Amino acid sequence: EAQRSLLLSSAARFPPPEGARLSYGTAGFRADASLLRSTVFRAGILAALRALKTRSVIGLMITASHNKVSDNGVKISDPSGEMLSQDWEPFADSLAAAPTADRLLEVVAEFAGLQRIEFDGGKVEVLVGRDTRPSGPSLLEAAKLGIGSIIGAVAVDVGILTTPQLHWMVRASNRSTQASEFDYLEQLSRSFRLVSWCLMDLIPGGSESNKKNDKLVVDGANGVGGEKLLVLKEMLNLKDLEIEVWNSGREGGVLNEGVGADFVQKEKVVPSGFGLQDVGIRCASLDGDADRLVYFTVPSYSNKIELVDGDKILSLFAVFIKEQLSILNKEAGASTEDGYQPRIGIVQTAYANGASTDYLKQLGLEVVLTPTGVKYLHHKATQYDIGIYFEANGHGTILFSEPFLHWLDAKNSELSSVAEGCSEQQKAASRLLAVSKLINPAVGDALSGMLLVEAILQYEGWSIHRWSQLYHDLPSKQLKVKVADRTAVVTANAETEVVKPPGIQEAINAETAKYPKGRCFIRPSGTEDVIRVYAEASTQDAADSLANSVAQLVD
Ligand code: NG1
Ligand code: ZN
Repeated sequence: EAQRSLLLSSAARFPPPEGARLSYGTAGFRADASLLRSTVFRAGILAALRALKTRSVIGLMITASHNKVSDNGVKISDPSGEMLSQDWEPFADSLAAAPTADRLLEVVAEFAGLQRIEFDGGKVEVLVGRDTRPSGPSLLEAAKLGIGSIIGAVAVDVGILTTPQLHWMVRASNRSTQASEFDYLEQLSRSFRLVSWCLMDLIPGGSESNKKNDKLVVDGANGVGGEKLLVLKEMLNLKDLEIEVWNSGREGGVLNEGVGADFVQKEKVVPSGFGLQDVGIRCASLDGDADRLVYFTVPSYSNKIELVDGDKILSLFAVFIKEQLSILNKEAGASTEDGYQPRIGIVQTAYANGASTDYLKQLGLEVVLTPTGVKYLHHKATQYDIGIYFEANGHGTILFSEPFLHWLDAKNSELSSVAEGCSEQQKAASRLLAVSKLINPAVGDALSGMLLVEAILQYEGWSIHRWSQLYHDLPSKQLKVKVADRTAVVTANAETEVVKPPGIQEAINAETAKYPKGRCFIRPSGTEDVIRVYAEASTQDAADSLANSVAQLVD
């Protein structure tokens, strides 16, 4: 009864916006910030119920990532740091859609009954983070009230964070007591030092010669990532690598405007603040909440960048891990009587450049496609001993299975006890263990991903150009088409085929067949009210033209 009246009275303060129907899409709820107070309040209720149900710490992140500064959004992190379990999404939608406080109460009561959620006064926590958007503080208040309207749930304001920081903190809170933002930064800098040590000092043939004064310039998208990187840089105190941060937000630029990983990857243009002074230097770009990372170089002759996207980061990681595993296996000889063969899985979406998929398959790796959305990629990657997933836009990470890590650990100690000095095999085991500590296991993380890229480039002795030449991207083009109802398009086979409306796929096939190396697909966006078109072909003109003609089919 106390629960009913508490919920009713707070819900009355957050009527849903008129005429807008929000749904929990690929990345939570997203909209113009002025429409979101009610939705974020309700997402607070959702997070609180999830915490009661799982009896664990849950996260709520207020961000609209790479979208414009006037937008905002909200997404929930599960106890493991993964995205909210998909079977709760329909509940999120009905909560957001409930037209009145009474109806909201009914939706909650019904769902709580179904899920056997007990309001027994046991205390659970929801960590609430936000990015640097000006609408953040007001939405934070809404979230806190939502969480507070469920008896037993407590909102903990963890301040301005990157999305991956919040996911990491949620995961860490449920596993240990060291779960603060400081612990995150400590873990990153400590494990980067470990990785550098393992990769440099344990380099094949071991030498100092790979160390040279090296520079990286980072575009912080005028968002939270740039600021956190500046803090991390202080903690890292690097000697062999100079990191410069532009667009950190401290200089007053607008979030994601002409800057950031999304802009750089989609427009392939030099971001604001970068120019001739950066020609030939390794550059990287984060998105507005720092869960995406791409690299690029600035050419001297035009404002079109040379892009090194998520597919190439994935390829770099894959090459490195495969190398280490083959060292482990080769040298193993008699000693792998345990016969354990770790399975590597590479997970991509249909947006992965076709050249990357070919390259990875040529390396003999198992490559699978999932629909767009981190939750699908992440889930697939958990099915391997080493699952490496990336979206072309730069969101991705590496997942190591618990059994594999145990095996590595055991291998490592076994080898150190038998070998005189340090064998190649043991070095490989140490390197992989170090990598597993650096990379964020919860979600794609631009900061930890960047440190790993830097360490591997040093280890391989590669410039960004050498890295970029692993394969050559096929020219591609992305378009979006505004439609009355994007849900009219239904796809199958990891979004590579349209099943509804009938006839469209045949028309796409007929267009695509006209272009050498042509590949094209359409899908409804999960975050915007549009149909996206992607086309690839052997020349840029051909890719553009294929995308345009297919866009006309959709219109
Ligand atoms: P949608 O709007 O569903 O295409 C976009 C990105 C996804 C993912 C989400 C979440 C593209 C083509 N799509 O999803 O990869 O990052 O946003 O941020 O980049
Ligand atoms: Zn993002």
